Amino acid sequence: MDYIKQKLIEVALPKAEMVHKLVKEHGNTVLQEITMQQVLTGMKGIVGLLTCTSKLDPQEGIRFRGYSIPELKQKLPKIKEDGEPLPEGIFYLMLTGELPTNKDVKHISEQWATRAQVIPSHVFDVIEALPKDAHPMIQFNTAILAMSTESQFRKAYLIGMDKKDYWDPTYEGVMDLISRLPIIAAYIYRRVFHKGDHIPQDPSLDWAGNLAHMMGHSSEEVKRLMRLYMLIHSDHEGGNVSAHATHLVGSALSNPYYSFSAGMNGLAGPLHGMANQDVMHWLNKMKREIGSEDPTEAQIKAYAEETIANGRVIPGYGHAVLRKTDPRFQVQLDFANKYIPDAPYIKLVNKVYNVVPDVLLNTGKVKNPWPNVDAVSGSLLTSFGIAEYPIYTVLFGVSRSLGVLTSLIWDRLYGLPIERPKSEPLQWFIDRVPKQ
Ligand code: CMX
Repeated sequence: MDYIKQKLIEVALPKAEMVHKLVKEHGNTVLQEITMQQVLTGMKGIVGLLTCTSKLDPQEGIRFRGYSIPELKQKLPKIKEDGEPLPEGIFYLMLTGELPTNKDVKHISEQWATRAQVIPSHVFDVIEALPKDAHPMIQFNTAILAMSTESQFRKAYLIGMDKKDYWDPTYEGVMDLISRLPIIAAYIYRRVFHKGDHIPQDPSLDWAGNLAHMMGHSSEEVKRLMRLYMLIHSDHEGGNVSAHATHLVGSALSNPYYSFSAGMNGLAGPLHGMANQDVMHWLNKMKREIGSEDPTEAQIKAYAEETIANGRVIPGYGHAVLRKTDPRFQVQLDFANKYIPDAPYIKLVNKVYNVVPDVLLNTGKVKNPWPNVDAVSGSLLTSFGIAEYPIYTVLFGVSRSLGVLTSLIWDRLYGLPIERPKSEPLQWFIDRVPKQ
């Protein structure tokens, strides 16, 4: 058995026993009170999920297994000391709860490079059957579903297996799926934007470096950017739409492909992962309407106010949990300041940052007026030559696989059952209003 799997069993067994014990011996413990508002406005703040891979603090932002992004930039293995951490490392950390060694990261890189070589040809046939102008997320998700013919979980389930072993073929499916996503993403990118002129993977490269290479952007800076991008988008605890959808569908014992596909359908919504391309749409439309490549802050403020007045959202701003500037926004700005401080799009992002929070505060209803991860990611990619913004949510999805699929393995290690919250009709809520 692979040593990472062996390690996982050792780490997970006592935790699974603890979950079992908590349910059996403390099942009636009241955890929190829930208000009408929470239920009717998206269940915000209701603890309804067990997730170990990362935790989001409203003020501080995300921590992966206890480590903040600046700490991970120090502690995770890199190819070169002045470069960015390898996403293989955060996968190992989220999976096992321990910081990886260089050897662990190399082992995962090699595993993924080998597993990536066997994508069945029908997956590419299915992509080719779609019109070229079908949104890249449609193509991405269709390919993910087409790959489910390879599901090891489904095969093992049909043969018959003990519940406590569900995690094992899930792990195998997750490793296969993650390994193949960069090839799928790059294939779609080259198909849609580069006349189908595909670039084979280079098995000597790391997972994110390979993605940049196969997309045709193989400078060292873009490889570094891709490693950073894959690191910071990988997880955002369990309740966000892509994580929760993956978990929910997985709770029906759907295989990793079905489960991840559900998460990706959620990521494709404009209030979630599609916001990264909507930001570029918003910025470019603003420049066109103002008639300037370099609008003033006063012009940007007026445009933002018009967006609000028209009943639309300003993409890249606000968050359901965060109440401060997203550290994932800051770390991308730091990257831009290191490599491309004078890039016009980065200057524009900074100008927008100077005016939009006040515009949102003035609405009197936005709970978080600060930028989220999507406010800068597209401008950064564009500044490095990846300017075809419909691909951005696909890149987000490749990264998000690391967190949500690790959680799927843990769901099965913990032995979590099918998810089934209760729903009620409107009268039930009306009946609960205290009588005067
Ligand atoms: N622009 C305009 N209005 C906004 C806003 C924004 N950026 N953010 C919140 N609001 C509005 C909400 O639409 C809501 O309006 P109504 O009361 O009229 O319905 C009100 O402010 C209160 O919302 P909230 O409690 O502050 O925010 P929610 O938790 O409901 O929504 C989010 C969070 C992210 C969907 C929202 O801030 C938004 O739509 N942002 C723009 C889209 C975006 O950037 N999404 C990406 C988030 C990160 C990610 O998942 O990738």
